[in-house]
This record gives sequence, C-alpha cells and structure tokens, in this order.
Amino acid sequence: MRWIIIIALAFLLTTETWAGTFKDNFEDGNLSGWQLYPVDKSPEFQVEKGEACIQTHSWIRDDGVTVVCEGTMTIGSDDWRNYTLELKVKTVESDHGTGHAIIIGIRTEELPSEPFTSKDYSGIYMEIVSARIFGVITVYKIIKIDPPIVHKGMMNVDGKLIPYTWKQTHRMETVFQDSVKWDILFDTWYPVKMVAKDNHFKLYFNNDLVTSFDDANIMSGKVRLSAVNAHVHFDDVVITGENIPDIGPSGRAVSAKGKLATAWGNVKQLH
Ligand SMILES: [Ca+2]
Repeated sequence: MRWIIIIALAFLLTTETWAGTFKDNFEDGNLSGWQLYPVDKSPEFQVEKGEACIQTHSWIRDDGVTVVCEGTMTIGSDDWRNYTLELKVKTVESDHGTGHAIIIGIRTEELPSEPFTSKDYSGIYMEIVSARIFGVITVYKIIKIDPPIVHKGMMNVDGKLIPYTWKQTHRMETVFQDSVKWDILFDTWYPVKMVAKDNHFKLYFNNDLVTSFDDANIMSGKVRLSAVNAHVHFDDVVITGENIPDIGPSGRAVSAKGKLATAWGNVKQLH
C-alpha cells in the first residue's frame, strides 16, 4: 500500500511540474510579457477595452511600390513543444485593395536576420482572411534549413576584382498544407484552437476542424500572433501543455510554486 501511495504522489508531482496553463485576457490593460516586433512602418500595438490590438497599414514607397506591413507579438519559449493554443480573433477592418490577414503560429522560432530587415519565423501557421463575400483559411509550415549557405565570389569595385564571402543568416522553406474557403465576417469574434502533440497537429476555426496533419520538421517554439495590413483584435489567450508556466488570468503569475512560474513571474513584470 505504501508503494502505491508513493507512486501516486510521484505521478502527481511530475504532472504538476510539467503541465501548466498560461492565460492572458488583457483586462490588466497592457501587453506586458509579450514581445512586440514592429516590422516596416509603424504598426501600432495597444490594448483596447481589454483586447490586444495590432493595427498596420500598407504604405507606398517613393518608387510607387506598395509595401505590405506586418505587426507581430510573440509569447513563450523556443523549447515549448506539446501544447494547445486557444484564443479568439477578429478583423476590425482591413486596408482595401491590398492583401490582409490574421496570422497565428505555434512552435514558431525567430530566425536570425540582418539588422533592419524583416523578421522571419519557422513554425506552423494558420492565416485567416476576412472578406465581405467569402473568406479563406490557409495553413502552411515554415521550415528552417540548416546549415545556411556560404556564398563566395569576386566583385568588381572601381574596376578592381576583390573576393567576397557572404553567409546567409538563415534559409527557410514555406510548405503549403491546406486551404479552405470559409465565411469569415469583419468585426466578428472567432475562436481558434491549435494543438501540437509530438509530430501531430490539429487546427480548429470556429470550433470546426480545419485540418490535421503530421510533420517532423518543426520541433518546438513560441506562440506568434500577427496582423498584416489590418486592424486586428485578439483576446482570451490560453496556452496549456508541457513546460507552460501557470500564468493568468491577465498574463501575471498566479502562484509562486515551481521554478517556471517564478521565472515567468519575473518575465511578465508587474506594473
Ligand atoms: Ca479581454
């Protein structure tokens, strides 16, 4: 009997150590703990009435080219592997005449890039496009490829040939997984759920399964939320799984027990 109790206790301790839930309902009015990545020109990040908001607009360069603008916020750690992300999303409005989207990613990892260039991320992605006639959900994967290529050659500088070496910061491959037509209205909340369990992924939109598939290339990474050429709101983010610290309901530590919770309490600084 004693052994049974010890084994049961050990199981409980293990469960408590490895499974947790992160929650942010943004009712504290801030994006504390989230990493914000403005890319290109001035995406705006804020909390509006207890909802996380990213607002981006395309802009026209001096040479007349329209530049797509993206704003990204991430949460988590590069070693997050088996977890479920749930949240709700809505597109308040979009830039007309340009592509727009909500992009939600799991197991995402920022790839190294040169300063002042757009950030790239590996990961599993659901891209949601609202529309007045019909919307579309596209699921794709971005796989990082190691090692990067080293380019060597000669270049002409003022009539003199000199050798150069240029190492790419990263290489990646975007792999289309699935695309589904879906009625997605503006200014309407939709629940989204994305599940990563070992090499298996399940993606849900509005409580319906969009697709499920296996992939062995994308091992772990953060949660990523992006808006492209649109005013987008996110709310009620819940992430449950292995190595996820108990944080919430407004992105703050709920208890001091466990190293991870303490570490995340420090990361998610109190205001
Ligand atoms: Ca809220």
